[in-house]
Amino acid sequence: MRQAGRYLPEFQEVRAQHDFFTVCQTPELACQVTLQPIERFDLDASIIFSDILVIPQAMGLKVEMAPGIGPVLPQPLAGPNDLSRLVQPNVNEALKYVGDAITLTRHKLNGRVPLIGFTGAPWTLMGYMIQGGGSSTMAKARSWLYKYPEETHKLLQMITDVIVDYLVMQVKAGAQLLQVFESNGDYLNDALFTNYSFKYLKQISERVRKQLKEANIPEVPMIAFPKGATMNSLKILTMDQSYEVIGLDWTVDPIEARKQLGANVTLQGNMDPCAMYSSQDEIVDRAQKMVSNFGKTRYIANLGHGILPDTPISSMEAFIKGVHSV
Ligand code: 1CP
Repeated sequence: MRQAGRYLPEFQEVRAQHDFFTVCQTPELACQVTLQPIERFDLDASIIFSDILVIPQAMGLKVEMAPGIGPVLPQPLAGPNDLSRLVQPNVNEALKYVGDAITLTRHKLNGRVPLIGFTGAPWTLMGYMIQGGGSSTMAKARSWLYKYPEETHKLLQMITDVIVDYLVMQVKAGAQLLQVFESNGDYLNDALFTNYSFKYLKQISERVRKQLKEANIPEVPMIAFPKGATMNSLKILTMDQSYEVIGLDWTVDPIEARKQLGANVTLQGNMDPCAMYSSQDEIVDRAQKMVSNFGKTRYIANLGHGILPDTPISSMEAFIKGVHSV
C-alpha cells in the first residue's frame, strides 16, 4: 500500500538525500527501500518501491513530489486538445528502471517473501492527469466523463495500452503478483464504474494474461483495489473473475463482503489506517477480529488504504502480531 516506507526513519534517511523520483529511477535505491520494511518486520510479502505516477511521467507529463502534499502535475490536461501532448512510450525503455529494480529486488529477497508489482488503473491515472494532483472531488476529471465521453475513452485506452506493456514487463522482470490501484474508485457510481473503470480493468487482465501466455511465461495472480467502489461495483468486478484478488478499503465490512462476494474470491484488506493510532492492545485485538471476520483462507491481511506518515512503528508491530496470532 502507498507510503509503506514513509513512517520508517531509515526511509526518511534515504529521502533526505534523494528526490522521490530519483529513488524510483535508481534500481539500487528502489531496492534498498523496498527491503527496509522486510528487514524490520515479520511481513509476508513485499511491494516494489515506485509510484503510480511514473506512467503519466512516461507519457510526457511532468510530475513532481511536493513535500507534505504529494504528487503535483504542474501542466495537467486542460481539455481534449491536450491529448496531443501525450506520447505512447516504449515501456521497455521509458520504464526500464522499474523492471531493473524488480529484478534486483528479487535477487536480494532471495525467496524470503514474494514481490508484488503494481500500477495505477486508467481512471485513477486520468484523474491525476486532469486534476494536476490529488483532489477531494475529482470534479474536473469527472466532468470529462460527461462533457467528452469519446475523448475520455481515447485517453483511458491510451493509458491502458501503456499499463498492459508495463505489467507484462514487470512479470518478465520478476514480479510474482500484480496489483492494480483504482484509488479514485470513490468518485464513480455503478454506471460510471462499469463504463470507465471495469471495462479497462478487465481489458488489462485479459491482455496481460494473453501476452504472458504467448511469451510462455506463467501467469501471476492479479489484485484489483477499487477504492471506494460500491458493493454493486465490487460484485460486478468479482463476478467477472478477471482478478483473483479484490482489495477492499476500510469502509467495507468484512463479514458483509464475504457474504456478498462469495468464498471463491481472495479478499485483501482492510484495517482503517487511522486505527493504527489506537493502543497496541487494541490494534492486536482489531487485527485478530479482522482476520477472523474475513476468514483465514483466501485472504490477504492489509490496511484499507495507505499507511499514514506519522504512524508509530509499534503500531505496525502490533498489527502484524495480531494478524499472525489468529
Ligand atoms: O508502499 C510503498 O512504499 C510502496 C510504493 C508505493 C505505492 C504502492 C508508493 C510510494 N506509492 C504507491 C501507490 C500509490 N501512489 C497510490 C495507490 C495506492 C493508494 O491509493 O494509496 C496512489 C494514489 C499514489 C499517489 C501518491 N503518491 C499519493 C497520493 C496523493 C493524493 O492525495 O491523491 C502520495 C502522497 C504519494 C507519495 C508517495 N508514494 C510512495 C511514497 C513512499 C510516498 C510518500 C512521499 C515521499 O516519500 O516523499
